[in-house]
Amino acid sequence: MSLLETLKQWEGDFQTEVAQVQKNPEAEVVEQLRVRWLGRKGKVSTLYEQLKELGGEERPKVGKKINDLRTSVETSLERLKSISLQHAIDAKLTDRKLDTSLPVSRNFMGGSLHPVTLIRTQFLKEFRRYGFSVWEGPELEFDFYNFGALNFPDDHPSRDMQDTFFVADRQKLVLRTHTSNIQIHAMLQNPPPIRFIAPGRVYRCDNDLTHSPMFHQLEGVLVDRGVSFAHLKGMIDAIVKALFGHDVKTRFRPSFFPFVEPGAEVDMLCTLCRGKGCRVCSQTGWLEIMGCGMVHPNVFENVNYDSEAYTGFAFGMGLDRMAMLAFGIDDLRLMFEGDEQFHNCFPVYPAR
Ligand code: 2U9
Repeated sequence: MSLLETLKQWEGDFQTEVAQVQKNPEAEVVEQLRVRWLGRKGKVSTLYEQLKELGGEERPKVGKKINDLRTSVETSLERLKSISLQHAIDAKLTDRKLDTSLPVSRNFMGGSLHPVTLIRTQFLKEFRRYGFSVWEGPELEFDFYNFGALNFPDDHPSRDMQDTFFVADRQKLVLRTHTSNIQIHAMLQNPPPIRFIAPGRVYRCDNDLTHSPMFHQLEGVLVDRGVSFAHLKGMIDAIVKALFGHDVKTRFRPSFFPFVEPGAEVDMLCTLCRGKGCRVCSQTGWLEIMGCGMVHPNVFENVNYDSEAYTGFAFGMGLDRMAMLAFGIDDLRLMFEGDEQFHNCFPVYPAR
């Protein structure tokens, strides 16, 4: 059979197959038809293969006919796809289990949990496995608990008006800039060994697309005899793996915070691209998730702990950022605006 004859016969064959599919326009059947005709090894491809062997004047003429067949196959398949979609909708609507006369099923009685609440619950669950309890503390705080006891020098830049909300100068009252004040209260009330988590709202003079003047932190501290940086690394790595997946690696980079020595920042493998590099991780493959370190001996002295006998590790993270990474939220404003559609994406009860 010549190529022209084959072409003519296949045009007819395609129309027969289309008529057949129209009787049962299920998405899967339409897809099978597409693969058979337009797939890499489909009929249209074989026609182009045969065209290569054709010489002389015939080639452009036959080539045009094959192009015409391909266009008509594509058009018919598009039409079949929309018939198939309509067929699926009709099938759903005529399904006896669906009563379209019922009122819309919206839950007017209660809202959903905020993403920060969800991620905090997940973290607390993991830390409780390691024996951590949960402490809270005041948001309005004396300079001593927010700065002094935490080894911030008097001229430290974060005490600057630009960074801290000063409430009353004479009494040295500030809105806490981190939840570390909780640890100072707790350590002054409890001798070592101790281990607990400190979640809460914190305040900084910052307001732009990536910073909010109020945000949420979760910090933690563990003090005992013989505690080392290795304990900190092992626990943080295990918790990140438990929450984000066992293939998510962590890495620790040296950093500085007045209340720890040595200090470090923790990165985890980007949850979106798993290290390949993408927009979320600025092509680095890594996401910065928290800070940590060994509690500074000066902090121990300030809470009357014996820094010769005890060592401890501490860590801190921004929960808003963690929630954004965990739930793929790309705009900080969504976390604070209370948009109903946004919040309806989240469950009422956390997965415990
Ligand atoms: C005491 C001793 C040590 C808590 C720590 C960090 C490192 C840290 C930042 C992460 C992002 C704050 O939310 S953020 O801006 N935190 O990097 N926090 S160690 O260390 C303490 C706390 C209390 C008594």
